[in-house]
Amino acid sequence: MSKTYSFRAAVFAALCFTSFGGAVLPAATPESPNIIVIMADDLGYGDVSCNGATALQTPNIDQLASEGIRFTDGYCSASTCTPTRYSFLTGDYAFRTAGTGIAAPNAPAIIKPGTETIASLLGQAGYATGVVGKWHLGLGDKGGPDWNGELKPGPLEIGFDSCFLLPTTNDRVPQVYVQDHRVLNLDPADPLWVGNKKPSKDYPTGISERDSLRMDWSHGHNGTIHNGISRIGFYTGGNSARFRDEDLADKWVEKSNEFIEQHQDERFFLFFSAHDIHVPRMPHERFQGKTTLGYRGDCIVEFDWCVGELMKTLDRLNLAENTLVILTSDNGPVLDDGYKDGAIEKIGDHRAAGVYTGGKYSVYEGGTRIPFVTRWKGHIEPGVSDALVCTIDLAASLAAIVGQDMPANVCQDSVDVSEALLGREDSQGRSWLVQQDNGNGGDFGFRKGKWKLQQHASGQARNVVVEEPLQNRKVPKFMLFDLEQDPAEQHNVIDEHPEIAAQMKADLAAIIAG
Ligand code: NG6
Ligand code: CA
Repeated sequence: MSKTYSFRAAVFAALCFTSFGGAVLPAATPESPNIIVIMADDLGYGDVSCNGATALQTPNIDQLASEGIRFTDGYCSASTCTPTRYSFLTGDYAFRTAGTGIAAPNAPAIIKPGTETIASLLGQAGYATGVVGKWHLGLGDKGGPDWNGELKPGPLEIGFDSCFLLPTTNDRVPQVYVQDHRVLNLDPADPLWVGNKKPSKDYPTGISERDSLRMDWSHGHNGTIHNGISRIGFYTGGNSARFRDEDLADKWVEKSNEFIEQHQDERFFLFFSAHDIHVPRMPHERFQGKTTLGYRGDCIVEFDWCVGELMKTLDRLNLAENTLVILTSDNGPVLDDGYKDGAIEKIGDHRAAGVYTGGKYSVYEGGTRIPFVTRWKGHIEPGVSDALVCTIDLAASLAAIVGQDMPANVCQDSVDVSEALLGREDSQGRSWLVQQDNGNGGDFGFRKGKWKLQQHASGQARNVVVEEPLQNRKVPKFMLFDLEQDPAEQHNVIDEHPEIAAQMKADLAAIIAG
C-alpha cells in the first residue's frame, strides 16, 4: 500500500554505516553548501506578501523567494511548536513518542542525548552546527532544568556545537538567555527559581496586579510579571540575566552574525529559530506601529527585517552562492493566543492563513501549510513549486544534499525531497503528508494528491478559539475534502467518496501504527 512501508523499508534496505569523525571540513563548496534554516514562530501562509498579503509588506522574504523557490505546498509537520521542532530535528513524527506536546517552562530535554538529529548528521558531515533563538524542546534531565547550574542535556547533547537560546517560549518563564550550558549573566547571589506555583501568598501576578500590565492577558498567561507582561508560570531572582522582550530579534541577529562570521571559513549549519511572531508580541520600538495590523503585523515586519539582515551578512562575507537558505514556520497563524494585543480587532481583510481555513492547533490546512522558501544563489533556478515538502523532510534531504549517509533506524519519517528543494527536474516531493495537532492528541490531517482526510479524536475542530471561521465547534470524527475544488475545506465529501475515504483511513492508521 502506501509509501510508508516502501519508504521505511527503503531506509532499512539502504543501510550504510559510514562513520565520520566529525572533523571540520574546509569552507563550503558549491557541492556542499552552508545551510541556514530560518524558522518563524506562528507565521501563517498568508502573512507574507509573496503569498498574497497586501496589508503589510515583507520585502526581504519576497526577495528570498524571488531568488529561489517559493513552495505553495510547503508544510510543517504539526500545528504547534514543540512537535514540529521535535520532528524537524529528529526526522521522526512526534506522535510516535510520548511527551512531545507543547513543553512547560520546567520541561526536561525532550530529545534524549545521543539521538541522531539533523544537527548531528550535519556535524558528522563536517559542518559546524549552531542554534540561535527559541528552543522549547526542554532542557536538563528527568528533574528538569537546573537553572543555576549546568543546563544539560540540551542542544549540545544532540549534535549542536553551540547554542544561544530562549529556553522555552517567551510567554513562558523565565526571560533569560541560555548560552551553551548556562544562563547568561546570572549572578550566583541572585539565583533563578522557576516553578508552577506562586512562591508566596502575596506574590504579585497577572491576576493580582492586572491593572498595572502594559499588555493584558485574555486566557492563561497570568503568572509572573516581567517587563509589564504576565507569563505562564512563576519565577524569582536572576534579575541581572533578564532580557527585554523588545530586544530579542536584535539579539538573534547579533548572535547569528557572530556564528556566521566565526565559521565563514568552514562549512556551517545555522538553525535560526525566531521568536517572532509568537505571543507576547512585543517588537522593538523601531517596529512598533509599522503596520495597520497592530503588534502582530509589526512582528512580521520585524521577522522580515531579521531575514534581510542575515542575507546582508551572507552578501558581505561573499557566502550567498555557497549557502542554502530555507525559510519555514513552526505552525500556522493564531490571532488571540492569550494576550489582548489587538490582533483580532486590527485584522481587517488580512487573511493570515491565506485561502486556507484554521491555523495554529488545527489540522485544517491553515495549521500546517506555511511559507516555505529555498534559496541557493546560482544553484537553484528561481521559480514557484507545488511539490509537497515538509519540515520533517529536512533531515533526510539535507543529509542527501551534503552526501551524508544515514545510519539505520534514524529519521525514519523523513523523506529525501532534496530534488524538490533544489528545484531539480519535475520532482514532486513526497507523495503523502500527515499533519498532527499537538503532542499525541489524536487529531490528524492526511493529504494524498488532491484528497485530504481529517481525523478528529476530540470531535472538535480545534482546541483553542482563535479565529471566526473555526470557532471551537463539533465536527465528525472523519471528514474528506477535495483540495483542488475546495482548498478552504468547507465541503465534507466523505459520503460521496466512501472508497477513497476508507483507503485513506486505512493508510493513515498504518502510518500512525508505524
Ligand atoms: C498554549 C498557550 C499559548 C501558546 C502555546 C504554545 C495558553 C492558554 N495557551 O498552551 O499561548 O503558548 O501553548 O505555542 O496557555 S507554541 O507555538 O510554542 O506551540
Ligand atoms: Ca509556534
